[in-house]
Amino acid sequence: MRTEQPQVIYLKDYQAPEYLIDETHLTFELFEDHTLVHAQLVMRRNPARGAGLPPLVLDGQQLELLSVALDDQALNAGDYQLGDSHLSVQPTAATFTLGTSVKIHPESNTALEGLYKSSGMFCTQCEAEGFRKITYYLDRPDVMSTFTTTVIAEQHRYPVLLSNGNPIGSGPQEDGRHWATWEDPFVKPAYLFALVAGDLWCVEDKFTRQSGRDVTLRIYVEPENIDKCQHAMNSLKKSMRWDEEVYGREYDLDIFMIVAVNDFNMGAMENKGLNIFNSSCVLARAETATDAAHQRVEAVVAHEYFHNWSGNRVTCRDWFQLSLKEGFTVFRDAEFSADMNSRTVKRIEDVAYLRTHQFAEDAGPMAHAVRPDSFIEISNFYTLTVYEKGSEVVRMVRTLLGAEGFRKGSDLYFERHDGQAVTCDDFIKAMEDANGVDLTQFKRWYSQAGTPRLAVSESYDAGAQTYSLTFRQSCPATPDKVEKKPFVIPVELGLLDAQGNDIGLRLSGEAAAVGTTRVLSVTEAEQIFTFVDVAAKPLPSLLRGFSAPVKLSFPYDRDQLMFLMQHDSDGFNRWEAGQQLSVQVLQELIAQYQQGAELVLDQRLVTALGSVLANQQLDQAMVAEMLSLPGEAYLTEISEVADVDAIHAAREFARKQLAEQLFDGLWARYQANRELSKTTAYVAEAEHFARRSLQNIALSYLMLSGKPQVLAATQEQFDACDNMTERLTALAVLVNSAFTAERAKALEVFAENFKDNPLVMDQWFSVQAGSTLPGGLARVRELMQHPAFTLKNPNKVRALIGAFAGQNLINFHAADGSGYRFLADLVIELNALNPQIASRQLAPLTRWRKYDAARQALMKGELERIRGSGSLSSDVFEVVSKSLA
Ligand code: B3K
Ligand code: ZN
Repeated sequence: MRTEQPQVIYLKDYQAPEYLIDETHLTFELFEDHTLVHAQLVMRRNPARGAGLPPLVLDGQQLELLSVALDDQALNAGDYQLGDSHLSVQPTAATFTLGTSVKIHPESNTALEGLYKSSGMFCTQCEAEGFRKITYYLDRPDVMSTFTTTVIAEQHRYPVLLSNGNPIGSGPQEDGRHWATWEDPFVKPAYLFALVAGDLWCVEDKFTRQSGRDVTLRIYVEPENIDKCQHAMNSLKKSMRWDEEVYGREYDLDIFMIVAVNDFNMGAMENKGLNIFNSSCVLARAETATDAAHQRVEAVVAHEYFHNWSGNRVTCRDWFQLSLKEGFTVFRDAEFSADMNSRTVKRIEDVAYLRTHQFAEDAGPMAHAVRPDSFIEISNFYTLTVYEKGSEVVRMVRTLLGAEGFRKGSDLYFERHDGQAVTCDDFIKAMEDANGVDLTQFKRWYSQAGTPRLAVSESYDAGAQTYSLTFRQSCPATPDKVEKKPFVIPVELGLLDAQGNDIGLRLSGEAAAVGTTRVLSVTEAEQIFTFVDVAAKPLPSLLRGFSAPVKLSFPYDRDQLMFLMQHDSDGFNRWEAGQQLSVQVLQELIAQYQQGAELVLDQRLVTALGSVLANQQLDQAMVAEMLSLPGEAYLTEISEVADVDAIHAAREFARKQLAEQLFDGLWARYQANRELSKTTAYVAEAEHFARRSLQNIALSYLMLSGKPQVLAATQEQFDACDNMTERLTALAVLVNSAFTAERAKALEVFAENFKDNPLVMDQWFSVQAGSTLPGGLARVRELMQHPAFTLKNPNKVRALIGAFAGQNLINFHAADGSGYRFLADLVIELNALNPQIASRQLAPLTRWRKYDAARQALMKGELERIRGSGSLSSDVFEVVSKSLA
């Protein structure tokens, strides 16, 4: 906790380090009430910073310094300077060894950064700046060193002792303690350091590399979870194969380990050779994890594994470059998931997520560029913009260069920068050099914040048989910048004839048509593209596959959208047409609600969704996606002023109407799929995910009818199913229904069955936190008293508080401000316990400008109350002060 005003750090102030660390030798002595850390750092003056020997300033926080030595000579207190966050020493030669010993307290570390304890085991989280809470160091990513780590702990409590790299020795001591030494030969920054000590079991497997050598694979978990590791292990092997095949990247060490811990601020961490995971991203089996959880495990295992190249072998020069590794790695894991499952469905899910959440971030007070110019607390910049928009930027590079050109660029990037700490510019430079192109203007995606708007209009000249599209791009002001320069926007498109077929695309000036779907580069503020040989006025299918993260507008009418839903050859755009149709219809209902008029649903939506439902040829996951109306959070994001009550009422009205009018179709598909679920053993594969997703969305619609046979079916599914996907859906459907007694009974049975499984209990909390029935806040308050709930566990906070404030909009935004007051109280409490989690939970309040005047005042009032609540962490301080600026 700090008292002084936190400092703003600027990218423009970057300077290379004064000193380098070639070798890092660490010894940890772990005890129940403290830990001793002894470091020997083999250092030298950085030749790039010239001659002279300026003071060596090491980072260190919350460390009790026991001793310092230079080249084995102990220093006296007068020989060094010690501050709250630094230790300064004056070297006397260009190369030297610095030794320090410090005492730290992992046992009372609730921030879960640095070395801490989770369920009795020791573990670490060092990214971004946690290593400075372990020992004095140059804790910045451009200082890369080899590491040798010895861990000493009580044998009985901590039989397993792990660190990065390869094991090189271990043995007992006479006092009931034992030791193990690990050596990591690959240079790495301190943020990739990891240590684990605990009573863990492991599942072991092996992977044979393309080059023929075997790697040992181990997943370590608490003994009771040993039966929940197979899916993660399969995912790991698939990831390793995929990275060899798609990027030509082989794993480097002889061993790769994953450890699952229960208390973790994020999903997982890519420490070299020793990934540490939130248990929610490792453990999965049919009875206890949903299909979504299985897919998340697969994606996160892949993401962290892929970091071994995009992040570890080639790392970031400074934290402003975070998207260099995160955007690229998200892109890599998204492509992997697309290859393992349904490509179109994966794209739909990602785009829906981006448009709902990243676009909102881009439009709010924390908006920043993919490569930010400044920050106060780097932990606040692990954002949707850096990750998801960063991934879209990499995707656009590939769209512009083509798959082959992109692979040439990534090969050059890895080869040129192996073992280095580099920048986003270096990444783009490799892409340019490998392809002989100039991406200077494209790089504005890294430096300009905000979501570009792309307005498209058409004109058809029947006489000349030409069809022109005019693109106008603009980008709203963001807190950092008002004026934006034009972006390079790749627009993939096609033109449909009256039968719905793609026509050949020949631009004016071209000799012949070039395919039926192609990518146009929009680079000017206003630009016209004219197609020739267009026999009749076509219907454009724009931004296929969501080829750029922009808000596109084209004046489609509802009949045209229905036509695209049926005929577009691009699966993504068929879904997109359905979304646009739904948005138009829902916005009309919202307006009716606001005018106090009777709500009347446009029957075209019923017709369109009815024909999707009846289409047995379509991938069932696509049917499920198309039946899902845009969420309340997305409707909020696209509103000028979000009317919480109108949005909720309109969407619920539409859902109920659809349920009633499409009842027979929904019921038929539900029953057919439930029958298959009964007779098929659970398989975690795309086709089965698809079947269950349609079954489950159908059930949630059907329950809106309130019919007794739906209640009976829900109860049958809840009682008799063999997997968590069906069981949790049945529970959620009951929880949101009017069947009070049945709901209570199901909740009780569920909690009784799963009380010993914290991850399943998280789901139980979430389902209730998300219930839009009146009285939401009171239920959440009551659940906070449940023995399975604790504010100290981030998963619990996210499951209950996060789900309530982020997903239960009608209850959270209660007009009396009770939801806001509740959240602010929690943020104040969490600020002292775990600043990173506190700051993340704040997000819903930062969006205060979206709402009506009364809610704005209430939300702002709570932000002000947090600001005045005393000693704020830099994490919470930054978000609150920027939100109020
Ligand atoms: N690189 C980590 C993020 C760590 C965040 C620390 N505040 C997880 C990931 O993106 O793979
Ligand atoms: Zn990552």
